[in-house]
Amino acid sequence: MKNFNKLVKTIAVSTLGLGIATGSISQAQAVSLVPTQEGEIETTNLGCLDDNQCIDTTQQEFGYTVESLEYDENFDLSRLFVDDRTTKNTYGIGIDSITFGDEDGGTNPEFGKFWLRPAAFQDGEAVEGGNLEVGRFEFDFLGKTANEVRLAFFDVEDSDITGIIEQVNGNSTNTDDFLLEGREDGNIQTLVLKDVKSFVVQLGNVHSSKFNTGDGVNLKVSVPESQTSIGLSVLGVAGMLTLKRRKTASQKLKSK
Ligand SMILES: [Ca+2]
Ligand SMILES: [Ca+2]
Ligand SMILES: [Ca+2]
Ligand SMILES: [Ca+2]
Repeated sequence: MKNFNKLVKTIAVSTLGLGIATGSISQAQAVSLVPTQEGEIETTNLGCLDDNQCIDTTQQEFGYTVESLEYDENFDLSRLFVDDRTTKNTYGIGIDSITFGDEDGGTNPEFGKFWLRPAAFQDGEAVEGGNLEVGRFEFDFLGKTANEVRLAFFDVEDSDITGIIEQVNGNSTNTDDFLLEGREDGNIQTLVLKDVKSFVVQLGNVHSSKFNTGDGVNLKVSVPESQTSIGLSVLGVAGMLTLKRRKTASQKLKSK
């Protein structure tokens, strides 16, 4: 019993120090799965154009893999990048090389934000030098089930093409509802999936009726913080705080 009291004391002291930090973390609520570093996502089937700018997403706190899937028989598999428009980037050399400037022909997110940016390929060449943001990808959480996945889509201008094609273990209702409608330039739309192990997402459209270059779309993926180890440690601390409060309450009762 003595040891238990000592333990409670220690926990009480350590929670005091964490109080401020946990307050600010719980306000964040969602944790982005987009790496905060520019580079190419190392897809399971294409690897990277440049080994020095290659991001292994299985090493992230909430690890996952990405596979590039066919979306049109006349196009090759797309590559996927993490891009912040503030900086210019070049990936690879020769005909399949890619250059991202700070101003795209039509898909321009806010400066300083990281987005997943697909790049379409055709006949072995990057379409528009990598500036046609179209692709289909399967995200797999490596056996984990995310109780919620929040997807943000940037710049969907053609209707009923971009969205979720399929999901595994999902409890979300009718997937017909998971194709987005076309809206104004620069719009951001979100979809929420429940209890997901993996999902397939279509980004953009090569056969756009609005633009002869196609409709480019970027993506952000996030999960609730409770799904990550940061979130779990916050939950643990919250549990201890409750324990301490209960104890204090019962002590007060006794002294009356
Ligand atoms: Ca950039
Ligand atoms: Ca646009
Ligand atoms: Ca573009
Ligand atoms: Ca677009």
